[in-house]
Amino acid sequence: MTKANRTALIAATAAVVAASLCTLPQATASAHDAPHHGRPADTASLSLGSLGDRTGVRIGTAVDMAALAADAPYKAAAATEFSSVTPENVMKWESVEPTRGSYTWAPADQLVAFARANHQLVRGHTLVWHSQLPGWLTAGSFTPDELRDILHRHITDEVGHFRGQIWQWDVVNEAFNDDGTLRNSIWLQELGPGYIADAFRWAHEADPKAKLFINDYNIEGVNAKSTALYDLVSRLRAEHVPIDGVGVQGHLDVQYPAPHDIADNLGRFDELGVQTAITEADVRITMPVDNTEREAQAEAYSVLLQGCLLTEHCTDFTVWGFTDKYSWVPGVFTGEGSANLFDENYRPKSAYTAIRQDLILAAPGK
Ligand code: 9MR
Repeated sequence: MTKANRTALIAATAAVVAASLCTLPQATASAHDAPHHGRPADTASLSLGSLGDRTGVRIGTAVDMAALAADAPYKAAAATEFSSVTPENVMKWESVEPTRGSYTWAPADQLVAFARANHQLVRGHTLVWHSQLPGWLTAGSFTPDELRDILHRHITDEVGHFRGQIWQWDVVNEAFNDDGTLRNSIWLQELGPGYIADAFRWAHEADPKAKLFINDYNIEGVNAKSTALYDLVSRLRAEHVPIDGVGVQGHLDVQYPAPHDIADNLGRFDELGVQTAITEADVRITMPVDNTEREAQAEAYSVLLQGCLLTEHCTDFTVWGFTDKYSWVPGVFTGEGSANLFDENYRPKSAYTAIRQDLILAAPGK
C-alpha cells in the first residue's frame, strides 16, 4: 500500500469510527458468523475473527485457562470471537516444568484442543524469557554448559511436544532493554548473546513448520529498542538463522500518545523478509474511566490495528485478554485497569466497535 493510500485509509477510518460510535447497534460478545449464500456479508453478524479473515489478518486473544474452565460466557466469547489463541501463562517454563524433568502439559494441551475444536490457530508463548522461570532453575547453580543443555532440552521438549500444532512460537521474549542494549538476563549472563540464534535453531529443529518469532514490548514505533531489534533480525537473517517474525506486544496506556509510525516500523521488517504481528494488545486507563479516556482507548486500539493492516506481512493482531474481568493490568499498575475490549460484564466498549470498523473498512485487504 502506498503512503497516500495509507493516509486516506487512516482518515476514512477515523470518520467511519466517529460515525459508527453514534449509529451502530451494539454488537455482542457471542456474535456468530452468518452463512454467506452468495450475498454480501452482513458484517454486523461477523465475529472479529471473521472480519479479520476478510483482511488477511488473524484476530486472536490470550486465554486464561482458569477463566476458560469456570466461566461459560468467557468460554463462549473466546470460542466465537477470535480466530487464534495464545496461552496467557500455561506454556511458560514455570508452568510446564515446575519440577525438573517432570512436565505438566495438560492445561496447554487443553487449549490446543479448544483451538482445534473452534478452528483456531495457536500462538505458542513463550520459550526463552527472563521471567516465570521455575524455581529449580533460578535457584540452582549451573555451569554455562549445563545451562545451555537445560535450555536446549527445554526448547526441544516443549516444541516437540506441540509439534505440528503451533502456528507461531514466541521463541525469545523481551530480550532487549528500552535503550536497545540486550537485557542482562540469566541467558545473556551465562550464555552470551548467541543464546538467541541457538534458541531459534533448536526450535526449528523441533518443529520445522512453526513460524518462529522474537517478541517484545515498547517496540510499536521506531525507537532505540525497535531499531536494535531490527538490526538483530537483519543479522540473524544474514546468518540464515531460522527466524520468521517479530511480535510487537502493544501494551499501551492512554496517558501516553500511541505511536503513529507503527506502519513505518513494521514496514521495515517487511523489507527484511520477516512477518510481523501485534501479539499482546491492551490499552490501560487510570481509574475511574471517563468518556474521553474511553474514546482515547478506542483510538489507541485502532492505531495498533491499523499499523498491522497497513503492513503487507503483518499476519495477526492478538489482544492480551478480551474482558476486564480477567486482566493482568490492575495487579501490576496500581490504580489502572479497564484495558480490554469488553468490560467485566462482557459489554463491548468503544474500542471493540472501533476495531470492527477498521476491519470492515480494510477488507478485502492483503
Ligand atoms: O498476563 C500474564 C500474567 O497473568 C502473568 O502473571 C505475567 C507474569 O509475568 O505475565 C503476563 O503476561 C505477560 C506476557 O507473558 C509477556 N508480556 C507481558 C505480559 C504482561 O505482563
